[in-house]
Amino acid sequence: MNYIVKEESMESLWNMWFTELHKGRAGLALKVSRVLYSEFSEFQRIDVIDTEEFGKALVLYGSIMITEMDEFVYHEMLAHVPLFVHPKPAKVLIIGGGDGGTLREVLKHDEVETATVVEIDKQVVEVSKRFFPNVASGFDSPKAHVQFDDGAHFVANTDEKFDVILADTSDPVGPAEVLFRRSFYQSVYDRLNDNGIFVPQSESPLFHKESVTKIYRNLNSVFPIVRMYLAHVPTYPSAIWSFAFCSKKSDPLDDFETTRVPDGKFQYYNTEVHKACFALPEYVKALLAK
Ligand code: SPD
Repeated sequence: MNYIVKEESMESLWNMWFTELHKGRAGLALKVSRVLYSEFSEFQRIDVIDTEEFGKALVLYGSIMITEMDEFVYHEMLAHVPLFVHPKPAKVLIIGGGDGGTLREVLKHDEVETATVVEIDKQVVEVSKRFFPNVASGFDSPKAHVQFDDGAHFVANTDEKFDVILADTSDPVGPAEVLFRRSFYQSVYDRLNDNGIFVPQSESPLFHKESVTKIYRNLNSVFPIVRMYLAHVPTYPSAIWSFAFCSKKSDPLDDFETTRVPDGKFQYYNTEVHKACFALPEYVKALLAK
């Protein structure tokens, strides 16, 4: 994490800013009112900062994972797009997702019987429960099962099958790098039921062009159906974020029944957003064609 501390005026003597830089050349700056937590876990640096504009933010290895103000966009879009396409999403697996935001959204679906979270870093779950209780609200549900394990190791070794698998990962660096490899995607495919759906977060098509090309090349070599969709997440690099809808059979639009979506239940997701998020700008189409 980079802090820029500078004297600005007699009224406000010190201003502390959090900056997340992309390739050291462009980035996001948030004014920090307090640093609430700063520790190294077995896997990574974990910070919780209170920001003046976006509320509390969870920062892993210097990169924003969630802020109180905009986390709903990412978590709703990761969970509801596949869960409203799958005809009966009874068994859901979340790889990563230690803050609990995706679990919270998954548990809003009555058809879900079990939601298994496989998170490598126990400290992330503890920090989220302590500082983000509204995000981590699903961990005590009787439907939720949490395992602390490497997601790639888990999918390669379990015999369980799932209807929907979500990869709620950090970026393809450090412990999460393995979760973007073809071998992981193949294990996920093998753990899905016949009409299963897999959605991993797939980075920014504007800022992470190389990663995005690699991710979709890997996914296309495993899944017959792969469709990118987009959402606006203000605190992620470039603010435009992508997800990959991957399935064995289901089409994200042809198999979407609008009548299943309750009116006004969510803050970002609705039937119009579901249909529109698969419309891709020309520069993104060109990237995917590579
Ligand atoms: N650069 C930030 C990418 C973060 C994507 N995952 C966030 C996890 C939130 N549950």
